[in-house]
Amino acid sequence: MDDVVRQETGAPAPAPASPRRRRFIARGAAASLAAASGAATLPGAVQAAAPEILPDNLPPNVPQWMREPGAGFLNPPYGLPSPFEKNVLRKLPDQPAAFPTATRTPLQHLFGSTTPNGLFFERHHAGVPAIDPAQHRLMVHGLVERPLLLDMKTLLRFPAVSRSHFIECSGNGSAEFKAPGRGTVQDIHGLLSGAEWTGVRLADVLAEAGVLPAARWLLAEGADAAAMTRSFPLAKALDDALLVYGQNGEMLRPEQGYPLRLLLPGFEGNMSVKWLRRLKVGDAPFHTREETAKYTDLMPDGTARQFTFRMGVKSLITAPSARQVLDGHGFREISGLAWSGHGRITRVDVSVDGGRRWQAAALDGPVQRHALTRFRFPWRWTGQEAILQSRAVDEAGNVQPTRDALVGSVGRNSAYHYNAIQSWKVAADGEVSNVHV
Ligand SMILES: Nc1nc2c(c(=O)[nH]1)N[C@H]1C(S)=C(S)[C@@H](COP(=O)(O)O)O[C@H]1N2
Ligand SMILES: [Mo]
Repeated sequence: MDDVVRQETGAPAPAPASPRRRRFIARGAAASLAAASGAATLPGAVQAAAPEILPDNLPPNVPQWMREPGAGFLNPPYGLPSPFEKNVLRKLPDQPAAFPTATRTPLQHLFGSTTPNGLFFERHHAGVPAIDPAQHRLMVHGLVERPLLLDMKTLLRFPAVSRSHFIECSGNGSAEFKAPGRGTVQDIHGLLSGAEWTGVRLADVLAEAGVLPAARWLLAEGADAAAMTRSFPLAKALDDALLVYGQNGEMLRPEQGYPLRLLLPGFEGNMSVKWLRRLKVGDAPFHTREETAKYTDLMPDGTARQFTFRMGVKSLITAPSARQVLDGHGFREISGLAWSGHGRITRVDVSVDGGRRWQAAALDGPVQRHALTRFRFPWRWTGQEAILQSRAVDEAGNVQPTRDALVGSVGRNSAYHYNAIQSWKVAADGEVSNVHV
């Protein structure tokens, strides 16, 4: 994978081997000689993975890793990816910041439509609180008959549901309003992840509290130092909102809101309040800082749109994508992700000629509401320059806009809700780059 990453980051070739690295190579070489002569191999040899040892491990030879038993169980007790995948990581933005605010998911390295928990993007307004679940409570109050103070044990006794949903930061891709970003798809669109969440229907908890007739809105508050607060309509709470504690089969990760998170499927990421400690029921929105000073969309006429909850229909080709280099002509599958805050994805079309001709891609099923959907399209690269694009359609009939159409309708001032068609240019030498067409 080293070469791939070097291509992606545009980083220069590695500096001459450090003394430590040289020792590894020496050991690797020694090990390969030892293996060839049938002698016992060095346990550290595998770490070297230096090209020097490869030929001996290829057929018809018996590879080194078949010559002695492998590592034992519980090594480590919580499993980790292969050390050869060490470059598949979340990533901070390239520009150093005094207070980094987010890490991004390596979309170009992932398969299917589930983001592994260790690679789920992170966006924290004031870091990750270390919450003891035994000391965590959810307060439900305001326009209710019976205010509640729920501990985690009680919440875990409610009937549970598991559902796949994406979370996308409303700021995802917003630098594209201005100029084409020069990084990878991770750098450009990596504030997006998807998981199977497990938790309690908010409607069930509200039924327990008894919502009063005047109720129309709720306020959610997080237990982090930012005390993140947002208002959302009661209709959403009763429709499909969840209080989740599970993420891809295990408890939430601390960075995703352990031990309890509000999940508002399809709504902009900031509304899925992490470390949820309080829900207040009211008759009107609460107009917190996060929905007045922040998370409003500045329009060309100087007005701002407030409460733009739903994420627009969007798709991206993740393979191939920016900073990769196609390693040969012939068949390859184009694949990517589509999602919408307005329901299911019903169709994704792919163009390989900059939008002149479109053809339907295949969708991996089952296609779920407000969930990442993987699409696939067979392609034969002849070595000519190509512009790859994908265009998603959702069940409400929304069609992903071109960049010109999006900028034409909302201008370039907004820092949120960028969902335009993404174009990747494949140059004749196979290099893929981000372009605005
Ligand atoms: N309590 C709390 N909830 C929060 C945030 C936060 O800083 N504090 N960040 C929000 C933002 S802006 C986004 S995009 C999502 C990100 O979720 P993730 O970190 O699980 O990817 O969480 C939202 N919920
Ligand atoms: Mo966000």
